[in-house]
Amino acid sequence: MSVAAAADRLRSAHRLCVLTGSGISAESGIPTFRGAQTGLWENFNPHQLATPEAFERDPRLVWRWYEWRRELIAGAQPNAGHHALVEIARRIPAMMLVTQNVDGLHQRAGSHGVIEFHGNIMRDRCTREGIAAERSPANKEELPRCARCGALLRPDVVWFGEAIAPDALQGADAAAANCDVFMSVGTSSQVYPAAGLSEIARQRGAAIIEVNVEASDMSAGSDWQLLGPAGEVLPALASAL
Ligand code: BV8
Repeated sequence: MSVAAAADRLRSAHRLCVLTGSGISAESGIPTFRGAQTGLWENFNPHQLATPEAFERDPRLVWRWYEWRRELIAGAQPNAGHHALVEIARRIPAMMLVTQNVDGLHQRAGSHGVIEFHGNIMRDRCTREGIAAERSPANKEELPRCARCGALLRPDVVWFGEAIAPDALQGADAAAANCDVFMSVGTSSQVYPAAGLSEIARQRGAAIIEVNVEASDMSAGSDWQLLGPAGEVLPALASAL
């Protein structure tokens, strides 16, 4: 499918909903979820580590995995794909950006009003109070604890088996239900309920654009499938608008 044809449809969009997955951060050097974990983590499956059970069983191991990812993200920069979405938002009357990513790169690129469907890896959350929390002073070896109540802290992300935050779920559902164009970027569309958003949009007659380096579980339902790296396809779309 051609970028020009998709750009023609995008140009007449009134309300665009964009859903991004880890593929848009791949060109920033952050491994995708299904991509091989590197080094220390190559023998671990993210789907097993990103769970309340894993944290319950071995909080130290889970914290080591998240600290490794935090370092990777802190050293990463938004790429041309993130910046192109900022540009596209300037050229469409209304755009809602929903991301499955927890890396904060959209905000660092300048996107506003981002719905972080799965939370944000850089924030700590108190396991007792369930809200974002500061750390009490502790040395590196100890597990981080809440400065207010002393309970264990966890990363402020949604683990498998946990519910999406109600405001994020409602915001994303509304954006998908009310858009006339839905664009999915860099996701294998395997994780629900995020993967169900494109179906919500399609059932209400929205045009569906997919940007991915390969086919995904949602490709069959897409009107335009733009095969290529997000860092190349999105800038081409932005400049064709
Ligand atoms: C929940 C945060 C219920 C943590 C993540 C049906 C309905 C509802 C739930 C389920 C369901 N079926 C199964 C479930 C359970 C589960 C689920 O979906 N499991 C899957 C494995 C089948 N869902 C849940 O548990 C969700 N919760 O449903 O709760 C509930 C309700 C009430 C009360 C209690 C419970 C919560 C899921 C959230 C999990 N947390 N992240 C962390 O990051 O540590 S998900 C995590 O994996 C990521 O955030 C991301 O969302 C996901 C991976 O997906 P992708 O982003 O797509 O990444 P992937 O590697 O798979 O694909 C990358 C793609 O990019 C590829 O297609 C590739 O081709 C492409 N690509 C690569 N390079 C590029 C590129 N594209 C463009 N350019 C490139 N350069």
